[in-house]
Amino acid sequence: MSKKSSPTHFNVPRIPFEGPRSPNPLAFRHYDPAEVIDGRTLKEHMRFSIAYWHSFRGVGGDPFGPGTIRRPWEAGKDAISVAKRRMDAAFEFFVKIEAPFWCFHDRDIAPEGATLAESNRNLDAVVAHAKQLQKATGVRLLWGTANLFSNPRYMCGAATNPDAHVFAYAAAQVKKAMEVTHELGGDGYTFWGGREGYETLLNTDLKREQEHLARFLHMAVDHAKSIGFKGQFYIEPKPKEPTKHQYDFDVASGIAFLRTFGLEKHLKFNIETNHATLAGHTFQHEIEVAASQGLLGSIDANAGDLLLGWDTDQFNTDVKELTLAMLSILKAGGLGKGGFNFDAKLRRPSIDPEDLFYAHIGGMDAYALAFKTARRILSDGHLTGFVAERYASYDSGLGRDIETGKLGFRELEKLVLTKLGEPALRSGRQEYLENLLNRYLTGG
Ligand code: XUL
Ligand code: CO
Repeated sequence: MSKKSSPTHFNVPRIPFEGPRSPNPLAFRHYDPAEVIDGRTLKEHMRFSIAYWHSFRGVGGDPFGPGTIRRPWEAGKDAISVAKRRMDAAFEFFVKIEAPFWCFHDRDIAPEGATLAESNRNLDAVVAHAKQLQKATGVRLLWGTANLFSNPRYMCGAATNPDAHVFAYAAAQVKKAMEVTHELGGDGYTFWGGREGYETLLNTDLKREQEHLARFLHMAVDHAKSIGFKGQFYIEPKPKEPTKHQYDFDVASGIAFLRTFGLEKHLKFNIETNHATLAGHTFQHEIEVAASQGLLGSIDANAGDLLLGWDTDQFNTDVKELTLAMLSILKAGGLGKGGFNFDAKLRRPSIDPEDLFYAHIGGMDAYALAFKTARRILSDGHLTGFVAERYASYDSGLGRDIETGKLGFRELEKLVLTKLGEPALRSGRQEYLENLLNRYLTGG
């Protein structure tokens, strides 16, 4: 993609929008990046992002066998030139798939060296290349992050490691990852605590580990201030995998953690669909819990397989699930500096570069359709009107006095004994509402 090296890495043209009836498998049906809605293009509304680690470092390996995916651009005289060539291919893909953003871990884009100093030099070389590519294409960085889970030094955690030396190393690594995120104009920075949890309480001081994690995040907040980084910080809850128990289990436990340690003004949630379902919640539930506290930040867009108990990171084409999620996101006022980052990977036998296109076209179309359907549901107002009406008894009189703290147990007892008596029962109308939702989903 860069001026000098303009070989085409993908034998696929820029993906056109052709509308819902197009038979072309390499066209968008619902995501028209140029469509203007409420003064903004769909591209600006959706803020789609490509996850470098899955789409450009994933090779399809699993615990039973090595990778299956071999990319033609994985060639060069040394690790840095391979990294740059790979990045050229990635930016060609970002442009052709009409994604305005990308996300990376430090170690995805540049090889780790023998020392921290060497790793930092490698990172600087590749970040300089990324900066040129961003400038040439207009693609921007949604968020950066550090890989604090692959290297053996982090086998017992990074910020929650029992060894202060490892904590120090992780701090140094994150400092640099924040600085390169800032250098690339990132809109955010994500903390996913890959191994911030435990395997057994027999060897773990849980209280101390949580305090260390909070200390680490406060250091990050301080460093952001000192370098002038204004991007949004996110934590990304996940209940398990790789550790048996992760400290930021789900959004609710994440809120408790942030509030306990005075971090709630500095971080929001990056909610991942497959992490929600691993925690025994729906995607929409996690979004609603975060939004209820003003802490909804960004989305890692993927899906799990409900028949499996692990993080399969699949592309999500379930329009019903996404429409419900979109309803909650739009009601909350959108994602602000966040976006929809495809933290999703190809299945092991999907080995061709074209498969990357099919996967993202499916995910982007499903999200765009969900966005449009959710907007229709909200503007019709039947569903929101139903919910508002269901709680209307709290809008005045008795309910208002309960909400505003005017009444206590004594007064309420007196009211029931003397005036109110037995409440009348009302249907929750679940089946009626499910049918209503299906009407919207089928174009009605
Ligand atoms: C792992 C996961 C990560 C984070 C970034 O389950 O979701 O890729 O999104 O570290
Ligand atoms: Co993720």
